[in-house]
Amino acid sequence: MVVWLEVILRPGQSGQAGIDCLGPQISGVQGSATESSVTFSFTTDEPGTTVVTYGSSTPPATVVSDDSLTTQHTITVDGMTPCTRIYFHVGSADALGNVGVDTNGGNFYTVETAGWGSFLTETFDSDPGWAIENGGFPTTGWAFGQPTGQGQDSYGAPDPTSGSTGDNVYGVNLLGDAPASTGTNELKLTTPVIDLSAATSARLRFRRWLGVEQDYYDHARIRLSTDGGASWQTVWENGDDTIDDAAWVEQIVELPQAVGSSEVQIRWTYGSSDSLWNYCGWNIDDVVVEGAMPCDSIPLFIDGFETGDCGGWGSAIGEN
Ligand SMILES: [Ca+2]
Ligand SMILES: [Ca+2]
Ligand SMILES: [Ca+2]
Repeated sequence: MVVWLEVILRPGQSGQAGIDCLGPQISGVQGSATESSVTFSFTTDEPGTTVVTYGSSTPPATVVSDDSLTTQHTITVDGMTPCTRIYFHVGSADALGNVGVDTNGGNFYTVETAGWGSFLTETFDSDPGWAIENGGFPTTGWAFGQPTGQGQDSYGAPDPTSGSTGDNVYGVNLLGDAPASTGTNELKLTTPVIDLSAATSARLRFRRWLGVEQDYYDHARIRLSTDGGASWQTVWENGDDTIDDAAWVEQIVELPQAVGSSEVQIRWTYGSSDSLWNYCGWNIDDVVVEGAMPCDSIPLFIDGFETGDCGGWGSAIGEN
């Protein structure tokens, strides 16, 4: 009798009462993926739990679930390997415990994670010959080579004495502090054109040893061009706190604006600067432009990993 009472009093039920012994009807099953995550989604005709069983082989065996009752079901799983086919089926249980499942007729649903790789990798073990524009500061501007650990006035940490890896960096004045009184003259270091036409996400990742006074006085920026240098937008700049790196740090800059462009260039700038308080300026090393892309774009990779083994790339996913 208790069961009958519960059924009759269920909210939204009208007309003649009866026992609900059907599980939720499932429709709209979908899987969507990045290089490192898969989002499973489906809808049901009545509120139910969310159960997804997935795996890289059949039958899938890893279960993720959410006990809250809903008709719009979504679960995201992180930590996936790039270029991997994921098989899955879904299920849902209503408030009375009746279960609906959808295995795609026993064939399972599939979704494939994207590839992940590098579009540009420079270790600076040798000089890649990037473009330098130093305006009126040819001897104290950008140069390639081994920094010398000098800082010519009393403010901030000195330059490093080597790269983050290896001897060399691109740095602003390898013999000491960045120049004073550059006016509006920006000292520029610019990458060659990088092809991101296959990318579905993009970011710049590099090692930095930077000293620059707060932006009321001195300026350090990273700029992006997606038209081969015709126009530039700022994607990072120093703020109202002085930056005084005394060790190598990793900097990551997301570049969503660069996705799909075949004419990407990245530029590091120093200046304008005022006449006082000169810090060591930029030192950069181990520059990588990386992102997600379709797995069939593998031959485009230029980082020496063209083996087709996407798993070998790892996935240093993170935000900064
Ligand atoms: Ca290096
Ligand atoms: Ca200054
Ligand atoms: Ca310097």
